Amino acid sequence: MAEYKGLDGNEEDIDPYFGIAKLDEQLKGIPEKKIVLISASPSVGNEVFGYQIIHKNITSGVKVLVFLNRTSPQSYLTDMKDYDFPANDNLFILDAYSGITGIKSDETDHIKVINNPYDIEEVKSKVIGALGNGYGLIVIDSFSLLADFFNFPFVLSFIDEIKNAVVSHNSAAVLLFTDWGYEKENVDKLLSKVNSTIEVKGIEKRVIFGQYFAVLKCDWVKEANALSSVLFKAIKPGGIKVYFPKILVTGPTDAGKSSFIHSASKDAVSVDKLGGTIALDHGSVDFKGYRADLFGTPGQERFDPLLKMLGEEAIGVFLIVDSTKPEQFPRAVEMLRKTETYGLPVVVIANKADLKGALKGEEIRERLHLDSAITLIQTVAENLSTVDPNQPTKLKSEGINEALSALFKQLT
Ligand SMILES: Nc1nc2c(ncn2[C@@H]2O[C@H](COP(=O)(O)OP(=O)(O)OP(=O)(O)O)[C@@H](O)[C@H]2O)c(=O)[nH]1
Ligand SMILES: [Mg+2]
Repeated sequence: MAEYKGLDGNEEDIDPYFGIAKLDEQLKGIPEKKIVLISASPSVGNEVFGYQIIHKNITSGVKVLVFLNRTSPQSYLTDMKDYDFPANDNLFILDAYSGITGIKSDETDHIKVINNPYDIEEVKSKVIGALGNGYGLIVIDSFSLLADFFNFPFVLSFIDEIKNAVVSHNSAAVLLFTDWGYEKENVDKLLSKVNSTIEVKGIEKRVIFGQYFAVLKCDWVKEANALSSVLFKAIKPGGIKVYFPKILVTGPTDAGKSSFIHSASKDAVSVDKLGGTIALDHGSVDFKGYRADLFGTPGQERFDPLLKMLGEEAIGVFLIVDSTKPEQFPRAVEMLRKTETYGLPVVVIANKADLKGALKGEEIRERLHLDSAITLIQTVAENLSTVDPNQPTKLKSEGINEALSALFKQLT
């Protein structure tokens, strides 16, 4: 298995297992012979974790079997596709749903039907039998429904059998589980039988306004308990993204804040007048499995009354300066104070490094009195000849990507 490089490496290099940023970074994938439980609270779905894990594996040549009792194979595949995870020849489904509904499902090379999903022995023998057919991974969606169908003691003994099969065939298993309020003793037994548990929960305050996952246990990673919880968003299409709800982009007038936001995101909007921002910019960034919402401030002093509000709840900052205008540097620092983001993780962007008279990085550091721990990245316009003095311009992606990597790394 290739090493997971996360923000430092090329996403295509990742030898998949989870295919989910931060999870692969923390757990280095799912090794052979291991069982992972993805345990969700009822208010949040965990099915997208399944889709994404399946997709990462089937696209890298791993044969995957899905035991499916939650929905029909057709709607499962459609839902996967809506997240931009189309099936391929490596995906096989054991259909334990059609038999419940009585709706006839045609068997294909890739879909096998369990005629009587209420028959414990048939379910067991089909699943265990299938595991001998070279699957690198089996996904059970859903394990809690299996517990509802039969009873918890049954599914606990079923886990033992799955474990034996997975170990003897060098496979791995992912169980999708929603805790509908089962007896604690039973759930504890389940947790004790799996190698890793990943919790998926909502942050609830009357309404759910965020979702996070956290590694509750993992027996192949040292200090798994120290792993932090990770805010995420399930995006259609796109799947699970580690999510930063608010990153502030600030700096003096004309430094290139709007240019940065428009270059980093596909969907940026600005409230502008004559090319200058008068209220805010917003754009969402998708980068290496991460999603961040960027909020840009105006630079002109007459909008300073807005700054405090724009800085609220930001968790990190891009501070943008014009490399040719050291006289604005005190203003740059002042904007960190006025947005009340001084002290948050920050990456300084020395923009317009393409212009004559641009200061060198070291000089900018000195003049801004930057601590050596703070990252400074130089950015330039993609095409100097098309820069319009009344419009934000597109910045070269190298600098943008370096800046995103640097801040995201500090935030996780
Ligand atoms: N040559 C060059 N021009 C740039 C670069 N980045 C931005 N510009 C130009 O600089 C001007 C200001 O860019 P903006 O992105 O609007 O700056 P801003 O910080 O959002 O400005 P305010 O919102 O008014 O504070 C525009 O004319 C851009 O085209 C760069 O890297 N190189
Ligand atoms: Mg602007």
